[in-house]
Amino acid sequence: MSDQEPRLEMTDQDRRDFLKAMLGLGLAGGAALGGWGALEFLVNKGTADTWHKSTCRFCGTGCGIKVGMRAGKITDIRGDEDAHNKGVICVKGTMLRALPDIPGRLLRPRIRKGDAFVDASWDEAMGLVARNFEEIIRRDGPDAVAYYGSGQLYTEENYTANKLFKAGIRTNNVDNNARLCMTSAAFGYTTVFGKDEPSGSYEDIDHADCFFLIGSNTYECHPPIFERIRRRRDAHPGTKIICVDPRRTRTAELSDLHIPVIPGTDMLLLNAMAQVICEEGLYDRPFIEEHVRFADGEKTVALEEFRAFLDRDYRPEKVQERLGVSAEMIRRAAFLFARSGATMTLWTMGINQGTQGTAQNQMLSGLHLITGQICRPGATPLSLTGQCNACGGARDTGALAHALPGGRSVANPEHRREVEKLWGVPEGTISPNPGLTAVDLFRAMEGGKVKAALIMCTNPGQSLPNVGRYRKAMDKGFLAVAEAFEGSETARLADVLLPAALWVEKEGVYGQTERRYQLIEKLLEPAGEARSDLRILVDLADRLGHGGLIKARTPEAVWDEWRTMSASTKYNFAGITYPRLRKLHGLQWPCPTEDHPGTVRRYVGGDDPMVTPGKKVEFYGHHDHKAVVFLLPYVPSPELATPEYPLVLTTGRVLEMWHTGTITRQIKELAASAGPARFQLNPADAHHLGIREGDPIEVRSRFGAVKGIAALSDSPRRGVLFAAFYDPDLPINLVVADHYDPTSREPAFKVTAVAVSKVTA
Ligand SMILES: Nc1nc2c(c(=O)[nH]1)N[C@H]1C(S)=C(S)[C@@H](COP(=O)(O)OP(=O)(O)OC[C@H]3O[C@@H](n4cnc5c(=O)[nH]c(N)nc54)[C@H](O)[C@@H]3O)O[C@H]1N2
Ligand SMILES: Nc1nc2c(c(=O)[nH]1)N[C@H]1C(S)=C(S)[C@@H](COP(=O)(O)OP(=O)(O)OC[C@H]3O[C@@H](n4cnc5c(=O)[nH]c(N)nc54)[C@H](O)[C@@H]3O)O[C@H]1N2
Ligand code: SF4
Ligand SMILES: [Mo]
Repeated sequence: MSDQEPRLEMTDQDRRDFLKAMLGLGLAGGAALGGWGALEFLVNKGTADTWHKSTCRFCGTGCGIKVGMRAGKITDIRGDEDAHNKGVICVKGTMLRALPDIPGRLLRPRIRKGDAFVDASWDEAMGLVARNFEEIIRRDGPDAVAYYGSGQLYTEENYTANKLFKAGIRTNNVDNNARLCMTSAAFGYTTVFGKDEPSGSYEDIDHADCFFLIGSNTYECHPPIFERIRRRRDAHPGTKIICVDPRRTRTAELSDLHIPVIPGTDMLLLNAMAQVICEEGLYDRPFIEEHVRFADGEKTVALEEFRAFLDRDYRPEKVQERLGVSAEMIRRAAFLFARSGATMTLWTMGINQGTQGTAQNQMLSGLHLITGQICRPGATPLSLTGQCNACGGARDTGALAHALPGGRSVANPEHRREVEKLWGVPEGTISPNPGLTAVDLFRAMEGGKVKAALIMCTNPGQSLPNVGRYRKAMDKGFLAVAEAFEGSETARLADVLLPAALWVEKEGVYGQTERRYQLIEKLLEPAGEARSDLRILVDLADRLGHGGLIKARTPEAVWDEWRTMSASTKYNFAGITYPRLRKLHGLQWPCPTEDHPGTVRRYVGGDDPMVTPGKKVEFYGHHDHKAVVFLLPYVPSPELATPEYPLVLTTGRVLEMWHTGTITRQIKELAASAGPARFQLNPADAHHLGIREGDPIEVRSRFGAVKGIAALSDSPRRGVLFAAFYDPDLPINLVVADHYDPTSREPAFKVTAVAVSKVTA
């Protein structure tokens, strides 16, 4: 691929001024310029001799990009017009062009000596990791070690780690940062439809009349998706966007109806909407009769019982006060949702990261099922993925403590036997006990039960809730950390630091929101002595004597093993090969054969090859081919406001910064545009507390306290305080509660009761 494209030249200073100016206007992001393309054009520079098809390494939107190169270096990044994002990318994707040169890369292995690190050879570093693992396993058994990976690793990497730990070392202590992010969605889909991963696609955006955005700041976190939604509304007036968020985000400002719920109370809203839908006869009886089963826990119940359950406790008038929005607003949302030609729900962390994260996911699908707003163009519940490969790498490969590849579970003896056969290991190899999930894993380290962990491509020293507690826990155990950058909060706690190649310094497959697998080809040599995470895992396997199990040693060989294995599951993507992915802008599974074009709408006859021929819709994940609507009572969060902790802290992201900021804080344009993190506080609350713009304040919870600067803003509703978690100088996770959803075990990062006070000198 090679073509020279005309460009507008800009100096670095111009770009910074531009980004700053946008921030000053409150327009960070550039959508206000009429499209993300405009921003991309303005901030791009450089010329390229060759252009290479790739995928952005950041978020689960999974944007197709073109990487421009000259003289063996990346000089430019553009959105790919031929990919699903139609050329639109955000400022993080654009700035990927800086990635290979940004300062702070970890360039060679390091070993801790007292309080300092010394450089080491790969052989010394890996030898030390292997010796520690071996010794601990021999002395304390396999469950004394663990792997904690990431939805940003390639599919081949998480697949290999999962196999090495579950079938080689024989522990199910394999978890992922996706536990902090997507497991509520995964449990939601799995319990409702029998299989994880959504039925719909981004393409549905072009057909929907009503968008229900709940717990998602789409504008900042999935910008091209929000742009596509806006284009749909522009082209199709009458299309409504509803945004449910305790903050008036840019997403909320650009919506038609903003529902500012009190954090942690969404279950009340969803049940009340269902109550209105039933009472007003807005449900789809024929669809329900053919495709839906109602259940109260395990027990099947009738539609009438579901209605009685809702009538009893969830009339809008009865929930409005606890929810913090009027009954009238709830009714309006219910009518818009049920009566539109096609409703599409998009959600992310405001829903997943709650103590009712799974129930909220179940009920969102439930609203679509009772109204028949599903399996038609534009009508679908689509959970937006957070990380670039949380779907492909963490969920689909089953690299989670409770899971096995292809939608199987550790607790199911049949599933274990199937996987043992496929992996060619003796029956009984895989332990029947689910492993430790993220928070519990670090608690076990605290208690000394887990003594060593391999941490790859994630920064739990900053991203875990109640992180003060878990930093101490990490300090106790033996920690091998594979990292691309030095100086992360986790790297500081490591015993061995393994320099990792990242993104186009290696090759592999990402799987994003819409079941689309895309290949990232290698374009650069790794920085310094860095190695791919796959190579690190293969090396560890050899040193631990599991080389015979881990026979696939190149990304393509691992992928071929995994896709062949998928043929025996309903995920079947045996037809997605590297040669196809090199040519195409990804393929959506199911995709059973090499001539299959992929599946846009799952469970829909004529599109999804897993549906019995002749059926229009078939929820084949469950034995009775029905999807389940659960009766789900609202359970209040343990972190609602109290007299002692009268405000609720919620946390999240800003457009320019990626998570813990290890990468984006090093990119000067992005750092300048985002600035240091602040506490966002409603002026009314501030007034009440005697706090003014710029004042130093202390935020204290039952878990910890942090000092920072107050920024007054109308965005958070009264009673709500917001902080982003990208800035180690505002280590907000010291304050964030570590309660988790009992089913998904995903932490409730969005709800912590806090007290706020002005810091006086
Ligand atoms: N710019 C940027 N984009 C990203 C990322 C990033 O780091 N930076 N990370 C990626 C990842 S991994 C993820 S998981 C996604 C996250 O994407 P989002 O979930 O969209 O982002 P967040 O800011 O975590 O939270 C979204 C919104 O939830 C709201 N919220 C808080 N509590 C509640 C509640 O109780 N109910 C409701 N309804 N809403 C609530 C917050 O006010 C916030 O605006 O973003 C992905 N994209
Ligand atoms: N308060 C609060 N906390 C949260 C959340 C929230 O909403 N609020 N959200 C949670 C969610 S949804 C998520 S997804 C997590 C994210 O939390 P983390 O996964 O901890 O955050 P990242 O900054 O993405 O960490 C990835 C690390 O991997 C390194 N890295 C990059 N590429 C590679 C590579 O190829 N190989 C290796 N080995 N290393 C690499 C990066 O330098 C970085 O340090 O945060 C969670 N924490
Ligand atoms: S939206 Fe996500 S995938 Fe697309 S360019 Fe931005 S960060 Fe990358
Ligand atoms: Mo995430």
